[in-house]
Amino acid sequence: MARVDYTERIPNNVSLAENRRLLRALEEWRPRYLDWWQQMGPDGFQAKDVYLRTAISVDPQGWAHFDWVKMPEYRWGIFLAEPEPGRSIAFGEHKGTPAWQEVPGEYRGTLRRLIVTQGDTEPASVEQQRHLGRTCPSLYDLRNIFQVNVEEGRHLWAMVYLLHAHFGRDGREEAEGLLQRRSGDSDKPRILGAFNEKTPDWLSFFMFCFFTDRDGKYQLASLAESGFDPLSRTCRFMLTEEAHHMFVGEAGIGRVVQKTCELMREHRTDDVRRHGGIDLPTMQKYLNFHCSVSLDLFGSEISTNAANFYTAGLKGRFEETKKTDDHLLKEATYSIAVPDGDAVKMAEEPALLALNERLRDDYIADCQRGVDRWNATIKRHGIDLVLRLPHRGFHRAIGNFAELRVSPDGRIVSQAEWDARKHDWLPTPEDEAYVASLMTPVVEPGKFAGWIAPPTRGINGQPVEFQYVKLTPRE
Ligand code: BYC
Ligand code: FE
Ligand code: FE
Repeated sequence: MARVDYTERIPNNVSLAENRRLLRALEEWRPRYLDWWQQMGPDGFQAKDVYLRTAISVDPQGWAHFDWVKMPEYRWGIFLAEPEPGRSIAFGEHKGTPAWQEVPGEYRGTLRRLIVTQGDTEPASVEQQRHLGRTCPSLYDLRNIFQVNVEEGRHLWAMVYLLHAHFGRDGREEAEGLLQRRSGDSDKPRILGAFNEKTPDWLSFFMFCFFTDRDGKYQLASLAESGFDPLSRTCRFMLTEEAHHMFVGEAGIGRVVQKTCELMREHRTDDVRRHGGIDLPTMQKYLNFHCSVSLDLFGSEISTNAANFYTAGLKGRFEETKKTDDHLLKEATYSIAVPDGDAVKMAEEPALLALNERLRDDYIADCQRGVDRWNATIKRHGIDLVLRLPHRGFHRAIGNFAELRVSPDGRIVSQAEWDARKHDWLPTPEDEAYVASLMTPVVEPGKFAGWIAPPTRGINGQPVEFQYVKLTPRE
C-alpha cells in the first residue's frame, strides 16, 4: 500500500486504477494543470534538468529518491499517509465515533470551503514566485525554490483529488476555479490576503517560506486532526513536504544574517550596503511585513467559523490528540490580546471561539524559535542587535487590530505617529529598490551572491558546488 505506483500517469497510493470515473476526471484535469504550470510556473527554466526529490512511497525512507527532472515532467501524484486502523474522531460533538471515510452531508459545504481555501494557496505561491529563478543567488538556491514550487504544485493535486473524489460536480467546478484565480489579479484574486502580495526578491522569498509556509504547517496540522479521514491523511503527508519549505526559509534568512554579520565585522561598520550586504534594520522591516501578513492568515481572534469547524470535528487544534482536556471546549476559556484604549490587555474568552488565536499563539512560539537561532548568529559575531517578531497587532488587516495602528513593540499609536514612523517599521520603496539592485543572478556552480553566505552543506550529501540545475547541456 505504501508503495507508489509510478507506472501510472498519475502516481498514487489510492488505487486510482480501480476507480475509472475518478481516474478519468483527474486525467482530464491534468492537461489544464500542465497548461497552468507552463503559463504560471517558474519562468524560463521549464526545459532544464533540476536535481529534485520525488516521493516514491509515503514512508520516511520513500523520500530518499533524488534525480534529474525537467519540471513539467515532475511526477505530480496523489499520496495519502497510511491509514490508522480504527481511527476515531478526537474532538467536537462526534468525539469517539469512527472517522468518516465519506463526507457527511451536513458538512459538505463547510468542508469543501476549507479544502478550496487550502488548495488555493498552493498555486498562488507558485505564481508569486515565478519570476525569482531569473535572479537566483546560486544554483543551490535555484534548485531549492524549484523543489518548493513542484511540491506546492503537488499540494494543489492533493486538494484537487479530495474535491474530485468526494464532492461530485461542485468539487470538479472548484478544481477548475483553482486553476483560474491568479495571485494579485484584481478581477479574480486568490482567496487569502498574503497570497495576493508580491514576492519580488529573494529576501521576500525566504521570509515567505519562513512565515507563510509556516502558516501552512499549522493549518495543515489542524486539518490533519480532521474527522474526515481522507483530508487528515492527505494533510499528514503534505506536512512531510512542508518541513523542507520551512528549512529553505529559515536557513535562507540565516545565511543572509551570517553574511551581513561577516561584512559588519570585516569592514567595522553597520553600513553594509556600501559592501553589497543587506543591513539588519532592513531585514527587520522585511520580517515585520511578512510576519504581519502571515498572522492575518489565522483569521479573527474570535471566530464562530473556527468554533463550528471544531465542534463539527472538521478542524482541530495543533496536536489535538496530545492534549489532555475534554476536546469539547464547552466550558474552557482562553486568554487573548485585545485593544484597550491605547494599550493592549489580556481578556478571557470562550476557548471554542478563540481557536484561531490559540493556533496563532502556537505559530508565534514556533516563529520565535527560528528568530532566536538567527539572533544566536548575530551574537556570535559580537554584534549588539536582536531581531524581533513584531507585536501581533502590528500592521494587521484581519481581526481585533485591523482598524488600529499598532507599533512593532505593541503600542496603539495615532495615525500621525504611524505616518511618521512607518518607514522605520516596514520596507520603504528605497529599501525595496536597494534589495532589488542586489538581485543579479549567480549561476556558476559553487558561487553565491555577495549578500548571502553559502549553506553549510549541499542537498542529499552532494557538495555545495554541485550543478544542482543544468543550465547548459552537459558536455
Ligand atoms: N484573507 O472567522 P474568520 C499554505 C475571511 S498556508 C482574506 O476571521 P476563519 C501555504 C474568512 O474566510 C495555509 N480573508 O476566519 C503557505 C471569513 O470569510 P466569510 C492555508 C480572510 O474562517 C505557503 C471571514 O474573513 N490553509 O498552505 O475562522 C505556500 C471571517 O473569518 C482572511 C488554510 O487557511 C485572510 N487572511 O479562518 C503555499 C486552511 N482571514 O466566511 C501554501 C483553511 C479570514 O465571512 N482555511 N478571512 O466569507 C481556514 O481554516 C480558514 O478559512 C482561515 C480563516 C483560517 C483562513
Ligand atoms: Fe503547500
Ligand atoms: Fe509550503
